[in-house]
Amino acid sequence: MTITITAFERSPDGGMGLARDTRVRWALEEVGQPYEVRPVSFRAMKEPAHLALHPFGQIPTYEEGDLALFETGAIVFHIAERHAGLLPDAANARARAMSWMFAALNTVEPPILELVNAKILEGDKPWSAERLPLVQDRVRGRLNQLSARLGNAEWLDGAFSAGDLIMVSVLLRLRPSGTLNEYSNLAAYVARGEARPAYKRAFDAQLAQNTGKPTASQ
Ligand code: GTB
Repeated sequence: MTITITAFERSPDGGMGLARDTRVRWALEEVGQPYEVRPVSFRAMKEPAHLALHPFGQIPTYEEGDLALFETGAIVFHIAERHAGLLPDAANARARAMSWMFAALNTVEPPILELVNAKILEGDKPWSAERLPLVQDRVRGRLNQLSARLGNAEWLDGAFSAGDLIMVSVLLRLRPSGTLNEYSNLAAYVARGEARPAYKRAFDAQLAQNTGKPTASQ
């Protein structure tokens, strides 16, 4: 059955991997599943046809036969459950990988998004300069904890898993701020994720879709 995902017709970052379809593309590449992309404009995202797929009018969505999913956590989990390569076989290790997926989405991503919003959406407000350091401290608080847990390990819990895929995707959002580089082990962890051939294919495909140019791996 063909898998179709939606992505920005024109991503605000020009297709440099920051939009959330990247993590879905990456998961599909890791498990070797081909997929098609239906680009959606900002206007189309809020129209009934797309809202039927995504109640909040966002990308990405995932369609496979009569199944339609939204929310990247649910989509990546679905891919990881159906295909080998993103979740360990042993029940306890599998449950721990899922803990990391939820931790990335519920514990690490919220302060990072708050920082992104504080800079992009609220940067011109008169109170922004006073608030920004507080938001930055909340991000550093989480990164301190994550960095301490990761230590010198390659991945969060044994072999690379969907937990790492989501965590690396979440941390990548911090790169433009420079904060990630304050944590050498986290910066190296993210670089290891980006170096995976499946990530590179996902990145290249998103970039090509946004620029109209084929890239090295295509
Ligand atoms: N919780 C949802 C999920 O994980 O699937 C969040 C989905 C979401 O935020 N989608 C965004 C969206 O559709 C795109 S990814 N926004 C349009 C809207 O809400 O109207 C967020 C994003 C957008 C752009 C960049 N960028 O260009 O740097 C990075 C990330």
